[in-house]
Amino acid sequence: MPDATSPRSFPPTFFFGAATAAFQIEGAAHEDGRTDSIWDAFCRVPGAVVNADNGDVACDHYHRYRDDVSMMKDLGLEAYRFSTSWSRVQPDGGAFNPKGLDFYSRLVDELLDKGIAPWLTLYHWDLPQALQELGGWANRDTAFRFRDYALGVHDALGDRVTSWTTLNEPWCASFLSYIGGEHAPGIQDPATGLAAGHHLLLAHGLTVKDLAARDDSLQLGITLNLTVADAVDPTDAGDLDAARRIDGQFNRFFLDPIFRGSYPADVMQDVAHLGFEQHVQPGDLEIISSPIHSLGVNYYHGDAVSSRPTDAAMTTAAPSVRPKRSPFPAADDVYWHLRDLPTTGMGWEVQPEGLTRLLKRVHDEYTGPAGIALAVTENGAAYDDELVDGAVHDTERVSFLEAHLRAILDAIDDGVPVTGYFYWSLMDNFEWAWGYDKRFGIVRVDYETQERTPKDSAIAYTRVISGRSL
Ligand code: IFM
Repeated sequence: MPDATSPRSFPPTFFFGAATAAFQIEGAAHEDGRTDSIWDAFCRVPGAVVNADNGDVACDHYHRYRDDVSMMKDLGLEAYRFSTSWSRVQPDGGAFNPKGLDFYSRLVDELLDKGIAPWLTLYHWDLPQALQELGGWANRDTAFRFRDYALGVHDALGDRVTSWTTLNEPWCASFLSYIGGEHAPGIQDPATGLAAGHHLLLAHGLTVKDLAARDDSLQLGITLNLTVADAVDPTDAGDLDAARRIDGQFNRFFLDPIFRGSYPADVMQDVAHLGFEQHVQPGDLEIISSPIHSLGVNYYHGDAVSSRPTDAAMTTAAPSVRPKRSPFPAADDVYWHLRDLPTTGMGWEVQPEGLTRLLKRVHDEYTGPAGIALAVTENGAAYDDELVDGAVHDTERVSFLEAHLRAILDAIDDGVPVTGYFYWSLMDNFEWAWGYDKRFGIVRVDYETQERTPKDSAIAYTRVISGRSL
């Protein structure tokens, strides 16, 4: 083992990147044929998004993508994770829009020209509003529409893009959006959310199956927001059961069907009264478990859960995308406690060793037996950055970044094949229900002028990338 001060190297094939998503950075919401997504509509609901912010302009990346790619090159990034907007590619979920596809084609060309590997995500939450009006992800047909959309994007970009991710964080796109109601489309109904979860998984499986049949050189995968649910008191049966239920809804509800072709029995029992099984048709699980090549793991924070509220619990933390009470019906009496750890501007615990444990566990139980590798597709922190004399001295983010990169090295040392890392996010952007209030970027965005300023964390990341060690 190296001592704590000696530099540690990353494997030669490990890649360093940064991630964004279409709705969060593109803007140009009404240009070149794009129509509303569920997020455009949700932003118009009074009180849904802080300051009534919206994605109309965002980081204006649609017009500034060339400069943004040059900036990535200057930072030394080797890979860039972005998403395509379904509403731009198929306005209203209908005919394909050549102008929309052309934007992504130009972006991919620009990336390749600068030697940056494109890592494409097909769905990062911006369902066409017209499809929501037909039921959205609660409607089984949306899964088949998604597969058609994916094949159309592949027709346009498949000759140049190798890494394809079907969905980003289906937990958020189903449970947080259709049960918790905190994300678009803002529905609060447990049975609807469970149906949405299954149909998202079905969409993933249908797409993987058809893309693999078309082209065996593609690297196909999905990105999940996974968690390490620790019982506050590991000797307390109630706390252990709270941890089981959170692990069930965040992790196993998605991992088990993808890697084992079945839903976890305990979760099914927890939600039996909601009629979930009626949505799972014969053959669905076989489709959902179609082989993939890589699993994307998004990790932001630790989770200490209990069946009992406490005065030191989340009540003292900033409201967060991780709600005090879970939107999942089987976790109605789960409470998050804050441990003695630093927190980010989201009120999230900074717990890098949780990432090591998570990667190890996922490898041991799911991806290792399937013979596939892992990539950390998102990890990052929001802080209340200040611009001082043209610089942002975001020392907390530098520590966060370095600590999580070390945690990945620990997992690699432990035998987990982690292929790369994407920091979230390349630049400050639209943080969903938080609007522009939360800054996750290693590059600051001035939303008045659209000026980009690399923060100290960007400089630190560039140093790590060029030395391939830290
Ligand atoms: O900004 C989001 C991203 O869109 C999905 N994963 C979590 C990030 C931070 O909340």
